[in-house]
Amino acid sequence: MTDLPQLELDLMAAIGGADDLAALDAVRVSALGKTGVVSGLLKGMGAMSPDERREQGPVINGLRDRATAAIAARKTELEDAALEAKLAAETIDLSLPARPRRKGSVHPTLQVMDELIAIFAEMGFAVAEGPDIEDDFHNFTALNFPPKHPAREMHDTFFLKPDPETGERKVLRTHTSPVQVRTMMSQTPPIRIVAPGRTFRKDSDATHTPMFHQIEGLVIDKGIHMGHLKTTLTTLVARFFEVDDVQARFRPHHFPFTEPSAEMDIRCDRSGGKLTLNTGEDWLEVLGCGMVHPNVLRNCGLDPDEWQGFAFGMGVDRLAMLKYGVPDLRPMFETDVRWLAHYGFTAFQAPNPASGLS
Ligand code: 2U9
Repeated sequence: MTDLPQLELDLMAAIGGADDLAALDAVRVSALGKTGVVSGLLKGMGAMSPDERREQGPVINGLRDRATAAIAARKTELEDAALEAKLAAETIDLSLPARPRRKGSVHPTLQVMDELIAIFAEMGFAVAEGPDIEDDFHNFTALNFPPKHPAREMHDTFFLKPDPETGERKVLRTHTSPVQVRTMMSQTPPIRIVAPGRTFRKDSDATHTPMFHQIEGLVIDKGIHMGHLKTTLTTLVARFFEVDDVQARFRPHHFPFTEPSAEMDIRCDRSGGKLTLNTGEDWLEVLGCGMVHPNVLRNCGLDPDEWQGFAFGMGVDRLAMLKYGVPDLRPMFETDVRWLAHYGFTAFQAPNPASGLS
Protein backbone atom coordinates (compact mmCIF):
# COMPACT_ATOMS: atom_id res chain seq x y z
CA MET A 1 0.00 0.00 0.00
CA THR A 2 1.47 3.34 -1.10
CA ASP A 3 2.09 5.86 1.70
CA LEU A 4 0.02 8.60 0.09
CA PRO A 5 0.90 11.44 2.57
CA GLN A 6 4.61 10.78 2.05
CA LEU A 7 4.11 10.54 -1.72
CA GLU A 8 2.38 13.96 -1.67
CA LEU A 9 5.19 15.48 0.41
CA ASP A 10 7.79 14.11 -2.00
CA LEU A 11 5.81 15.30 -5.03
CA MET A 12 5.35 18.83 -3.66
CA ALA A 13 9.05 19.02 -2.83
CA ALA A 14 9.94 17.92 -6.36
CA ILE A 15 7.53 20.49 -7.87
CA GLY A 16 8.86 23.31 -5.65
CA GLY A 17 12.45 22.26 -6.38
CA ALA A 18 12.05 22.33 -10.17
CA ASP A 19 14.29 25.22 -11.30
CA ASP A 20 13.06 25.47 -14.88
CA LEU A 21 10.16 24.47 -17.11
CA ALA A 22 11.96 21.34 -18.38
CA ALA A 23 12.60 20.05 -14.85
CA LEU A 24 9.00 20.82 -13.88
CA ASP A 25 7.70 18.94 -16.92
CA ALA A 26 9.80 15.94 -15.95
CA VAL A 27 8.14 15.98 -12.49
CA ARG A 28 4.73 16.32 -14.16
CA VAL A 29 5.39 13.29 -16.38
CA SER A 30 6.73 11.26 -13.44
CA ALA A 31 3.51 11.95 -11.51
CA LEU A 32 0.75 12.52 -14.02
CA GLY A 33 2.12 11.10 -17.25
CA LYS A 34 0.88 7.73 -18.69
CA THR A 35 3.27 5.82 -16.49
CA GLY A 36 3.24 8.41 -13.73
CA VAL A 37 2.93 7.39 -10.10
CA VAL A 38 -0.36 9.24 -9.55
CA SER A 39 -1.70 7.99 -12.89
CA GLY A 40 -0.87 4.46 -11.71
CA LEU A 41 -2.86 4.98 -8.53
CA LEU A 42 -5.81 6.29 -10.54
CA LYS A 43 -5.64 3.22 -12.86
CA GLY A 44 -5.39 0.92 -9.79
CA MET A 45 -8.77 2.13 -8.58
CA GLY A 46 -10.37 -0.05 -11.29
CA ALA A 47 -9.29 -3.17 -9.43
CA MET A 48 -10.63 -1.93 -6.05
CA SER A 49 -13.93 -3.08 -4.41
CA PRO A 50 -16.67 -0.53 -4.32
CA ASP A 51 -16.02 0.10 -0.64
CA GLU A 52 -12.24 0.55 -1.21
CA ARG A 53 -12.90 2.87 -4.17
CA ARG A 54 -15.39 4.93 -2.08
CA GLU A 55 -12.68 5.38 0.56
CA GLN A 56 -9.54 5.75 -1.65
CA GLY A 57 -11.14 7.58 -4.57
CA PRO A 58 -11.40 11.04 -3.02
CA VAL A 59 -7.91 10.72 -1.53
CA ILE A 60 -6.24 9.79 -4.83
CA ASN A 61 -8.31 12.27 -6.88
CA GLY A 62 -7.46 14.96 -4.32
CA LEU A 63 -3.76 14.11 -4.67
CA ARG A 64 -4.06 14.38 -8.45
CA ASP A 65 -5.88 17.72 -8.24
CA ARG A 66 -3.40 19.18 -5.74
CA ALA A 67 -0.45 17.96 -7.80
CA THR A 68 -1.97 19.39 -10.99
CA ALA A 69 -2.63 22.75 -9.30
CA ALA A 70 0.85 22.84 -7.75
CA ILE A 71 2.48 22.09 -11.12
CA ALA A 72 0.37 24.79 -12.82
CA ALA A 73 1.26 27.33 -10.12
CA ARG A 74 4.97 26.48 -10.33
CA LYS A 75 4.82 26.70 -14.13
CA THR A 76 3.39 30.23 -13.87
CA GLU A 77 6.12 31.18 -11.39
CA LEU A 78 8.85 29.85 -13.68
CA GLU A 79 7.35 31.51 -16.77
CA ASP A 80 7.09 34.86 -14.97
CA ALA A 81 10.68 34.53 -13.78
CA ALA A 82 11.84 33.65 -17.30
CA LEU A 83 10.01 36.72 -18.68
CA GLU A 84 11.54 39.00 -16.03
CA ALA A 85 14.98 37.65 -16.85
CA LYS A 86 14.40 38.18 -20.57
CA LEU A 87 13.16 41.73 -20.02
CA ALA A 88 16.10 42.55 -17.75
CA ALA A 89 18.52 41.21 -20.33
CA GLU A 90 16.90 43.19 -23.10
CA THR A 91 16.41 46.48 -21.15
CA ILE A 92 17.51 49.55 -23.14
CA ASP A 93 18.69 52.55 -21.10
CA LEU A 94 16.88 55.31 -23.02
CA SER A 95 19.00 57.98 -21.32
CA LEU A 96 22.13 56.68 -23.07
CA PRO A 97 23.19 58.64 -26.19
CA ALA A 98 22.22 57.05 -29.46
CA ARG A 99 25.90 57.06 -30.29
CA PRO A 100 29.10 57.52 -28.23
CA ARG A 101 28.71 60.77 -26.24
CA ARG A 102 29.81 63.62 -28.42
CA LYS A 103 32.98 65.28 -27.38
CA GLY A 104 31.61 68.66 -28.38
CA SER A 105 32.03 71.65 -26.13
CA VAL A 106 31.23 75.36 -26.04
CA HIS A 107 34.16 77.60 -27.01
CA PRO A 108 35.36 79.88 -24.18
CA THR A 109 34.61 82.97 -26.31
CA LEU A 110 30.98 81.96 -26.81
CA GLN A 111 30.73 80.91 -23.16
CA VAL A 112 31.81 84.40 -22.07
CA MET A 113 29.52 86.02 -24.66
CA ASP A 114 26.59 84.02 -23.24
CA GLU A 115 27.59 84.95 -19.68
CA LEU A 116 27.71 88.66 -20.51
CA ILE A 117 24.41 88.52 -22.41
CA ALA A 118 22.76 86.73 -19.48
CA ILE A 119 23.98 89.41 -17.05
CA PHE A 120 22.89 92.26 -19.34
CA ALA A 121 19.51 90.58 -19.89
CA GLU A 122 18.94 90.78 -16.13
CA MET A 123 19.64 94.50 -16.38
CA GLY A 124 17.00 94.90 -19.09
CA PHE A 125 19.27 95.01 -22.15
CA ALA A 126 18.07 93.47 -25.40
CA VAL A 127 20.47 91.83 -27.89
CA ALA A 128 20.82 93.57 -31.26
CA GLU A 129 22.66 92.17 -34.29
CA GLY A 130 23.81 93.50 -37.63
CA PRO A 131 25.86 92.66 -40.73
CA ASP A 132 29.59 91.81 -40.63
CA ILE A 133 30.02 93.65 -43.95
CA GLU A 134 29.34 97.32 -43.40
CA ASP A 135 29.38 100.56 -45.33
CA ASP A 136 31.50 103.57 -44.52
CA PHE A 137 28.61 105.54 -42.99
CA HIS A 138 27.61 102.96 -40.37
CA ASN A 139 31.16 101.88 -39.50
CA PHE A 140 32.87 105.29 -39.47
CA THR A 141 31.04 108.49 -40.47
CA ALA A 142 27.97 108.12 -38.24
CA LEU A 143 30.38 107.41 -35.34
CA ASN A 144 32.08 110.79 -35.71
CA PHE A 145 35.28 109.44 -37.33
CA PRO A 146 36.85 112.37 -39.19
CA PRO A 147 37.51 111.79 -42.90
CA LYS A 148 41.27 111.14 -42.51
CA HIS A 149 41.07 109.16 -39.24
CA PRO A 150 43.79 106.46 -39.19
CA ALA A 151 41.24 103.71 -38.41
CA ARG A 152 39.91 104.27 -41.91
CA GLU A 153 43.28 103.49 -43.42
CA MET A 154 43.97 100.21 -45.13
CA HIS A 155 46.47 99.18 -42.46
CA ASP A 156 43.70 98.84 -39.83
CA THR A 157 40.64 97.93 -41.85
CA PHE A 158 39.73 95.16 -44.29
CA PHE A 159 38.22 96.82 -47.37
CA LEU A 160 36.20 94.89 -49.94
CA LYS A 161 36.71 95.49 -53.67
CA PRO A 162 34.99 98.68 -54.89
CA ASP A 163 31.45 98.25 -56.19
CA PRO A 164 31.83 98.19 -60.02
CA GLU A 165 28.97 100.66 -60.46
CA THR A 166 29.19 103.01 -57.49
CA GLY A 167 32.88 102.61 -56.60
CA GLU A 168 31.76 102.26 -52.98
CA ARG A 169 34.21 100.33 -50.82
CA LYS A 170 32.51 98.32 -48.09
CA VAL A 171 34.44 97.07 -45.06
CA LEU A 172 34.50 94.16 -42.66
CA ARG A 173 33.19 95.95 -39.58
CA THR A 174 35.99 96.96 -37.20
CA HIS A 175 33.63 97.03 -34.19
CA THR A 176 29.97 96.23 -33.49
CA SER A 177 29.18 99.95 -33.10
CA PRO A 178 27.37 100.00 -36.49
CA VAL A 179 24.71 97.84 -34.86
CA GLN A 180 24.02 100.59 -32.33
CA VAL A 181 23.89 103.14 -35.17
CA ARG A 182 21.34 101.02 -37.03
CA THR A 183 19.31 100.59 -33.83
CA MET A 184 19.30 104.33 -33.07
CA MET A 185 18.13 105.04 -36.62
CA SER A 186 15.36 102.45 -36.55
CA GLN A 187 14.03 102.55 -32.98
CA THR A 188 12.52 105.32 -30.88
CA PRO A 189 14.37 105.80 -27.57
CA PRO A 190 14.65 104.77 -24.79
CA ILE A 191 17.13 102.19 -26.02
CA ARG A 192 18.99 99.62 -23.97
CA ILE A 193 20.88 97.10 -26.11
CA VAL A 194 24.03 95.04 -26.29
CA ALA A 195 25.60 94.18 -29.65
CA PRO A 196 27.74 91.01 -29.54
CA GLY A 197 29.55 89.69 -32.57
CA ARG A 198 32.57 89.21 -34.76
CA THR A 199 34.78 92.16 -35.67
CA PHE A 200 37.76 92.40 -38.00
CA ARG A 201 40.99 94.38 -37.92
CA LYS A 202 44.37 94.04 -39.65
CA ASP A 203 46.19 92.93 -36.52
CA SER A 204 47.89 89.66 -35.67
CA ASP A 205 50.13 88.90 -32.66
CA ALA A 206 49.92 87.14 -29.28
CA THR A 207 47.10 89.44 -28.18
CA HIS A 208 45.45 90.37 -31.49
CA THR A 209 43.82 88.25 -34.20
CA PRO A 210 42.35 89.50 -37.50
CA MET A 211 38.93 88.26 -36.41
CA PHE A 212 37.93 88.74 -32.80
CA HIS A 213 34.75 89.16 -30.79
CA GLN A 214 33.34 92.24 -29.16
CA ILE A 215 30.28 93.01 -27.13
CA GLU A 216 29.26 96.65 -27.11
CA GLY A 217 26.36 98.28 -25.31
CA LEU A 218 24.27 101.41 -25.63
CA VAL A 219 21.79 103.17 -23.33
CA ILE A 220 19.81 106.11 -24.73
CA ASP A 221 17.27 107.90 -22.55
CA LYS A 222 16.54 111.29 -21.00
CA GLY A 223 18.82 112.57 -18.25
CA ILE A 224 21.43 109.84 -18.63
CA HIS A 225 24.76 110.74 -16.98
CA MET A 226 28.15 109.26 -16.02
CA GLY A 227 26.69 107.96 -12.76
CA HIS A 228 24.47 105.60 -14.72
CA LEU A 229 27.48 104.50 -16.78
CA LYS A 230 29.72 103.83 -13.78
CA THR A 231 27.08 101.95 -11.78
CA THR A 232 26.00 99.80 -14.73
CA LEU A 233 29.56 98.83 -15.70
CA THR A 234 30.79 98.30 -12.13
CA THR A 235 27.82 96.00 -11.51
CA LEU A 236 28.42 94.17 -14.79
CA VAL A 237 32.12 93.53 -14.13
CA ALA A 238 31.45 92.34 -10.55
CA ARG A 239 28.78 89.91 -11.74
CA PHE A 240 30.96 88.70 -14.61
CA PHE A 241 33.87 87.90 -12.30
CA GLU A 242 31.34 86.61 -9.73
CA VAL A 243 32.47 88.84 -6.85
CA ASP A 244 30.28 91.06 -4.64
CA ASP A 245 31.99 94.27 -5.77
CA VAL A 246 34.99 95.45 -7.76
CA GLN A 247 37.35 98.31 -6.98
CA ALA A 248 37.31 100.17 -10.28
CA ARG A 249 38.77 103.34 -11.74
CA PHE A 250 37.71 105.16 -14.91
CA ARG A 251 40.81 106.50 -16.66
CA PRO A 252 40.25 109.39 -19.12
CA HIS A 253 40.65 108.26 -22.73
CA HIS A 254 39.59 109.28 -26.24
CA PHE A 255 37.18 107.69 -28.71
CA PRO A 256 35.63 109.63 -31.61
CA PHE A 257 32.15 108.38 -30.70
CA THR A 258 32.07 109.24 -27.00
CA GLU A 259 32.78 112.37 -24.94
CA PRO A 260 33.93 112.11 -22.21
CA SER A 261 35.56 108.73 -22.87
CA ALA A 262 37.21 106.45 -20.34
CA GLU A 263 38.81 103.07 -19.95
CA MET A 264 37.72 101.03 -16.92
CA ASP A 265 40.36 99.26 -14.83
CA ILE A 266 39.79 96.97 -11.86
CA ARG A 267 42.23 96.48 -8.99
CA CYS A 268 43.91 93.08 -9.01
CA ASP A 269 46.93 91.03 -8.10
CA ARG A 270 48.40 88.93 -10.90
CA SER A 271 51.51 87.63 -9.12
CA GLY A 272 52.15 83.95 -9.70
CA GLY A 273 50.07 84.03 -12.86
CA LYS A 274 46.81 83.86 -10.84
CA LEU A 275 44.27 86.70 -11.15
CA THR A 276 42.94 87.88 -7.78
CA LEU A 277 40.54 90.84 -7.75
CA ASN A 278 40.14 93.71 -5.24
CA THR A 279 43.66 93.32 -3.87
CA GLY A 280 47.20 94.21 -4.92
CA GLU A 281 48.65 97.26 -6.62
CA ASP A 282 47.98 96.13 -10.21
CA TRP A 283 45.18 97.37 -12.44
CA LEU A 284 43.48 95.37 -15.20
CA GLU A 285 41.84 97.15 -18.12
CA VAL A 286 38.48 95.47 -18.84
CA LEU A 287 36.56 97.79 -21.17
CA GLY A 288 36.19 101.18 -22.82
CA CYS A 289 33.19 103.46 -22.39
CA GLY A 290 31.88 106.99 -22.52
CA MET A 291 28.91 109.29 -22.97
CA VAL A 292 27.61 109.11 -26.56
CA HIS A 293 29.07 112.04 -28.50
CA PRO A 294 26.42 114.69 -29.45
CA ASN A 295 27.54 114.44 -33.10
CA VAL A 296 26.73 110.70 -33.03
CA LEU A 297 23.28 111.41 -31.59
CA ARG A 298 22.68 113.97 -34.37
CA ASN A 299 24.07 111.64 -37.08
CA CYS A 300 21.53 109.04 -35.90
CA GLY A 301 18.64 111.52 -35.97
CA LEU A 302 18.41 112.34 -32.24
CA ASP A 303 18.47 115.76 -30.57
CA PRO A 304 21.29 115.86 -27.97
CA ASP A 305 19.28 118.42 -25.97
CA GLU A 306 16.51 115.85 -25.58
CA TRP A 307 18.33 112.49 -25.53
CA GLN A 308 21.60 111.46 -23.90
CA GLY A 309 23.28 108.11 -23.57
CA PHE A 310 26.34 106.10 -22.65
CA ALA A 311 28.09 103.31 -24.51
CA PHE A 312 30.77 100.74 -23.82
CA GLY A 313 32.74 98.05 -25.57
CA MET A 314 34.81 95.08 -24.51
CA GLY A 315 36.87 92.38 -26.15
CA VAL A 316 35.16 89.06 -25.42
CA ASP A 317 38.10 86.79 -26.34
CA ARG A 318 40.39 88.78 -24.05
CA LEU A 319 37.92 88.57 -21.16
CA ALA A 320 37.72 84.80 -21.70
CA MET A 321 41.52 84.60 -21.47
CA LEU A 322 41.52 86.62 -18.25
CA LYS A 323 38.66 84.78 -16.56
CA TYR A 324 39.49 81.22 -17.65
CA GLY A 325 43.28 81.38 -17.78
CA VAL A 326 43.78 80.98 -21.53
CA PRO A 327 47.46 81.92 -22.08
CA ASP A 328 47.46 82.86 -25.77
CA LEU A 329 44.83 84.29 -28.09
CA ARG A 330 45.81 82.62 -31.35
CA PRO A 331 45.04 78.95 -30.41
CA MET A 332 41.47 80.08 -29.67
CA PHE A 333 40.86 80.14 -33.41
CA GLU A 334 43.01 77.22 -34.61
CA THR A 335 40.17 74.67 -34.07
CA ASP A 336 42.48 72.13 -32.44
CA VAL A 337 39.96 69.78 -30.80
CA ARG A 338 42.45 69.00 -28.03
CA TRP A 339 42.53 72.70 -27.13
CA LEU A 340 38.73 72.89 -27.32
CA ALA A 341 38.34 69.77 -25.15
CA HIS A 342 40.65 71.29 -22.53
CA TYR A 343 39.25 74.85 -22.46
CA GLY A 344 35.67 74.16 -23.63
CA PHE A 345 32.48 74.23 -21.61
CA THR A 346 29.50 71.89 -21.47
CA ALA A 347 26.58 72.75 -23.73
CA PHE A 348 24.13 71.39 -21.20
CA GLN A 349 24.30 74.31 -18.76
CA ALA A 350 23.37 77.75 -20.03
CA PRO A 351 25.02 80.57 -18.06
CA ASN A 352 22.66 81.96 -15.47
CA PRO A 353 23.68 84.65 -12.93
CA ALA A 354 21.37 83.10 -10.33
CA SER A 355 22.56 79.50 -10.55
CA GLY A 356 26.08 80.15 -11.79
CA LEU A 357 27.73 81.41 -14.95
CA SER A 358 29.85 78.33 -15.67
C1 2U9 B 1 27.43 104.26 -30.75
C2 2U9 B 1 27.94 105.18 -29.85
C3 2U9 B 1 29.02 104.82 -29.02
C4 2U9 B 1 31.09 101.91 -28.24
C5 2U9 B 1 32.33 101.95 -27.38
C6 2U9 B 1 34.32 101.39 -26.64
C7 2U9 B 1 34.07 102.46 -25.87
C8 2U9 B 1 35.54 100.59 -26.59
C9 2U9 B 1 36.79 98.73 -27.46
C10 2U9 B 1 36.97 97.90 -26.23
C11 2U9 B 1 37.92 96.78 -26.56
C12 2U9 B 1 36.65 97.79 -28.66
O1 2U9 B 1 37.05 95.23 -28.38
S1 2U9 B 1 37.69 96.46 -28.24
O2 2U9 B 1 38.92 96.65 -28.92
N1 2U9 B 1 35.61 99.58 -27.42
O3 2U9 B 1 36.45 100.83 -25.83
N2 2U9 B 1 33.32 101.12 -27.52
S2 2U9 B 1 32.56 103.10 -26.24
O4 2U9 B 1 30.62 103.25 -28.30
C13 2U9 B 1 29.55 103.55 -29.13
C14 2U9 B 1 29.04 102.63 -30.02
C15 2U9 B 1 27.97 102.99 -30.84
C16 2U9 B 1 26.25 104.67 -31.65
